[in-house]
Amino acid sequence: MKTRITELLGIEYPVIQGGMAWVAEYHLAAAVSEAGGLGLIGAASAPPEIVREQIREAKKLTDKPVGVNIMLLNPNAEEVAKAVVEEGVKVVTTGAGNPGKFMEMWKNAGVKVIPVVASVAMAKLMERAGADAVIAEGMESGGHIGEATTMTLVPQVADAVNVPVVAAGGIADGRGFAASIMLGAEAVQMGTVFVTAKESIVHSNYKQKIIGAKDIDSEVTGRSHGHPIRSIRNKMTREYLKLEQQGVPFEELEQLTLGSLRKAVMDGDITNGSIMAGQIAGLIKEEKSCKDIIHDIIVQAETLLNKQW
Ligand code: TUI
Repeated sequence: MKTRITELLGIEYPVIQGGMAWVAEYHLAAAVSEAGGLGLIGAASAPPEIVREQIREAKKLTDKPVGVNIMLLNPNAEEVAKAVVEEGVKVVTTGAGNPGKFMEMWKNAGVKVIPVVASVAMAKLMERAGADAVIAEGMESGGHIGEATTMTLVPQVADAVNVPVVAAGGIADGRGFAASIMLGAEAVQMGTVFVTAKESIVHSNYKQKIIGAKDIDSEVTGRSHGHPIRSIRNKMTREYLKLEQQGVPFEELEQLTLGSLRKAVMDGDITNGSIMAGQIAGLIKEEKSCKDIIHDIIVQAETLLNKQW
């Protein structure tokens, strides 16, 4: 299955793993890359030394390319942006903002840059700034989201830019993959399904919440202050939404979610923690290896895409 994305990244299958905070550490990233996709280390809010260590550990597990996702709300983003160049990383994805100020440094170092965009305007801006591809991420995704859905965003971005487009948000099987190709994408990025992967170090309570989730079990908090985050409904989201409706200021709400993703991912606190996951959680029924996840998606998508109508 060859697309401009497999060529650009030197990977076998056009499948990219999301750069999820706390979840996307080196074991998962290396497993996805070994399985023929592009694994990513999610730098999230980590200091540069930790990101360097993660990159080095991933390299011990695989000779295949592993990328790094830079979360632009991170106050350390600039230092991390430099560290990835020094560590010889060849692919960077970005999220939750505009990576414009790092573009020149990355391009000069030969790093392929693939920003996540949530609008056509942002996609065009990124193309002009030198992005090698863009990830059009719909609001079906887990974590920090935009407003547009994957179904509407991907074809509009594909029409607006010449660089290849990666579809993200709401994809976890071959049907989602095939649909993305039909919408004009040349690869998919998936997060939620890789959270449940066998190689994912996420606490089993978190994985079981995803595996047990139904279609409408996620909730978006933080819309009122411009930081919408999708997570699986629990005590934390209920309290957050109640306080948000009462007009409680952002600083106070932030106290409720401080360290809450770590609590859920590492400690398995699925009551007070933040169980970030996408709307497609309801489709995921079992824990599988990264190899099986990717293989099953590709086989199903190939069957669908070859179907005679
Ligand atoms: O970044 C994500 N998803 C994330 S980051 C994250 S870590 C976090 N934890 C707690 C609070 C806040 C963040 C959890 N999930 N996805 C990529 C993404 N990027 N989705 C949407 C966007 C985006 C939105 C606006 C990208 C660019 C953009 O441009 C606005 C601008 O700056 O012009």
